Amino acid sequence: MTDLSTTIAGVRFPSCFMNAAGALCVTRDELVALGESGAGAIVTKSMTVEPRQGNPEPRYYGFPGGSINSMGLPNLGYQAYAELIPDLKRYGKPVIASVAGLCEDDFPTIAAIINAAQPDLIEVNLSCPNIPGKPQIGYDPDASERVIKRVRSLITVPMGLKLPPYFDPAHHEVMGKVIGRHGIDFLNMINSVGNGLVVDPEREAVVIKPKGGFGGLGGRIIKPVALANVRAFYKVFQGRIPIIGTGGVVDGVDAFEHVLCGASAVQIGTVLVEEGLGAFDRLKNELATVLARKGYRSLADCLGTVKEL
Ligand code: IRO
Repeated sequence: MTDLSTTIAGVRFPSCFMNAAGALCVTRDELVALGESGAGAIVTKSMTVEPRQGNPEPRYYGFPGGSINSMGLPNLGYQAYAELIPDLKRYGKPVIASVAGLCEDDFPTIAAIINAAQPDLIEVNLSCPNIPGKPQIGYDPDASERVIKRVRSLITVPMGLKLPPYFDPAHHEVMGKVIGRHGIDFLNMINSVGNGLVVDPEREAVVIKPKGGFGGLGGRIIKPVALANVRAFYKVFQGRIPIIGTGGVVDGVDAFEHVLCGASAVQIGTVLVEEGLGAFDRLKNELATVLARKGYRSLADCLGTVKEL
């Protein structure tokens, strides 16, 4: 069968498909279930200093084109994840800890303790769109650089950044400069497309409660935005920083498109929430079928090779 394994920052993943932070990965039971599933890695929910219930419900809504969420960082708190990580490493697949924070000071506090628990990689989330009154760090290059600097020296495992979608090449360039200055080991893009609004015309109402219905968009509708960001950063770094592509992967062809644009691995959020853990085996079969039909034996054979006209 086609080889769907991949390597990111020297860490081998048995398959290129994993959950996106936030999707079925908050509790111990959910993380164990990811370990026992066909996922190629276990990614934790983005964690904060204190445990959080998150925003009021309803806070997630799926629709045919994708999803909108304003979860508000529900999580067990970093100390609980630090205790869970050694157990989670038993499943023969990498564990990625997603580190967030409600203010800049939280990031180094969490990074130091989580690093000591030795996950295989750490992803620093610069792009949560759903904290009322808090703009996304990733949209402020100076704030991004401050946070990166403060955690970089504390993290000894491969360290990556979860980036928001950017919509202008000038922003890819300026963030590329920030990222290039700090020895970042991998990138993951995109987080949800922040502050969309979905309306139910029958009820004449918004569909989620927090922030007047505004929330992060995911799923099928965001794929072109995700592909554009993967491609843009792949070109900015000429393939030298490995990229995890996230956004709009619903089937194996979507994953193939991410790889063509420059993604070494792929995360799934909306489709995982909607379909459950069986999505991993379906996606692996579908991607293997596409690659075999095209005569590719591994992801490396088509990584970043999308043709320009
Ligand atoms: O609301 C959330 O918890 C959330 C987070 I931290 C994020 O990074 N992205 C998202 O869509 N939701």
